[in-house]
Amino acid sequence: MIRKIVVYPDKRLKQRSCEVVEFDSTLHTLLDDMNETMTAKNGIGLAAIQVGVPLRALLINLPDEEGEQYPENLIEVINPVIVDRRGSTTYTEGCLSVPEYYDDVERSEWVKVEFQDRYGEKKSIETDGLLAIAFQHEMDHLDGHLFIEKLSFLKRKKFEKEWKKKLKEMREKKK
Ligand code: Y12
Ligand code: CO
Repeated sequence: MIRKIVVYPDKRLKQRSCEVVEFDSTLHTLLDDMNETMTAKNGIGLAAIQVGVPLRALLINLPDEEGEQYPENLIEVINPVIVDRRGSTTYTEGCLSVPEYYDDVERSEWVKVEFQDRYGEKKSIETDGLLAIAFQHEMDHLDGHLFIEKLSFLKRKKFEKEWKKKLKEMREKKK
C-alpha cells in the first residue's frame, strides 16, 4: 500500500524515532509499504518517519548508471549506527519530504554503518559515494533532522520564504 508522505514543515519530521524491538509482520508490512511508496514517488531513500511512523527504519535503493532501480538493490536498514566516518564530500541532495527543492550538502565521504535487517540479523557495511550520502541523509531523519538544516543562514532564509509561497499557492489551488 502506498502511504502518504509527511511534508515539511510537519512537526513529526522533527521527532527522534524509536528503536525497533519487534521484527514482526507489522515491521515487514511497514517496510513493504515504504518500498512501494518510495518507488511510486521516484525516491532513492526513505525513512519510516516520512510515512508518519517514528521507528528507526529506513530504505535505500540507488539507481544504476541508466537511472534504473532494481528490487534486488534494495537495502533495508533497521536501528543503524555510524561507527566510523572519514573525509568530506558535497552532493546536491533532495528529499521526498521537501519536494522540488535541491541543494548542496556536505557530509562524510566514507562511513561504516552497523544495523539490523528485517529479521533482526546484525549487518555491517563500509561504503562511500552516493550510498554513504544516502545513509547519512536517511539516518538524519531518524534523529529528526532534515538536509535543509545544513544550509547556510542566508540560503535557509531564502528557502523558508520560497517554501511559504509554495505552500500558500498549493493551498489556494486546492480551494
Ligand atoms: C543522495 C541525496 C539524497 C538522498 C535521500 C533520498 N532522496 C530522495 O529519494 C529524493 C527524492 C525526490 C524525488 C522527487 O521526484 C518525485 O517526487 C516524483 C522529487 O521531485 C519532486 O518532488 C517534484 C524530489 C525528491 C539520497 C542520496
Ligand atoms: Co529525506
